Amino acid sequence: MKALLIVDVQNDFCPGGALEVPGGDTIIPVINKLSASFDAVIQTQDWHPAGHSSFASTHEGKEPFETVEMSYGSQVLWPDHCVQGSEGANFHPDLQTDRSQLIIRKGFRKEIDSYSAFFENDDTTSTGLTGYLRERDIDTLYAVGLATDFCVKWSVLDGIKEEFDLYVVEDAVKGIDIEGSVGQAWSEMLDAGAEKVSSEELIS
Ligand code: VGL
Ligand code: ZN
Repeated sequence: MKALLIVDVQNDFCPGGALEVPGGDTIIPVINKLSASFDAVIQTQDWHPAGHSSFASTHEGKEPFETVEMSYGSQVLWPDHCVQGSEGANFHPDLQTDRSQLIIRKGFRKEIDSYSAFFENDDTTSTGLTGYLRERDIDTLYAVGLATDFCVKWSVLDGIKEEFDLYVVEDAVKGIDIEGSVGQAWSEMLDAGAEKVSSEELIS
């Protein structure tokens, strides 16, 4: 069975948000159309406590988009975003969420960031998604959402590692694009075995 995986379509990643993805909201009508056509719909929600270790403001003298070394490796620092319970952490009001059956919240541990829907950034701590998908006989995922170069990319790469078939819907993802990171993300996803599809191919 196949499922739609909607990654982080939250106010803070849309125009006007704390960590806006340029044109992030333009993919929402496409995602709404897709989710109406899937029997299984799963969402992720970036969900950080105040003072999260991925926030530049938590590290003295650091600015957003600089990197620091964490116990699990290099970590990009971000503006404060998607703080638990804040308006910025809410799903964009235009996103149709009624048909979503599971919402995975991630990044809720102060010391570890979590881009992927499957594993936190230490590459070890599981979100439980693999078990859920297996129990439901879901073997194929169609990834959409924000941001192509971070949470979408890591979800796709980890999904492939977990032996799911991964498709990325090219007109239903958008990226932050730090120094070519969107192009890089596409190469990594395709090299790992993901397939690029358009929403038109899926809905027709
Ligand atoms: C994301 C940076 C920090 C994402 C989340 O959803 O791609 N990016 N937190
Ligand atoms: Zn985050």
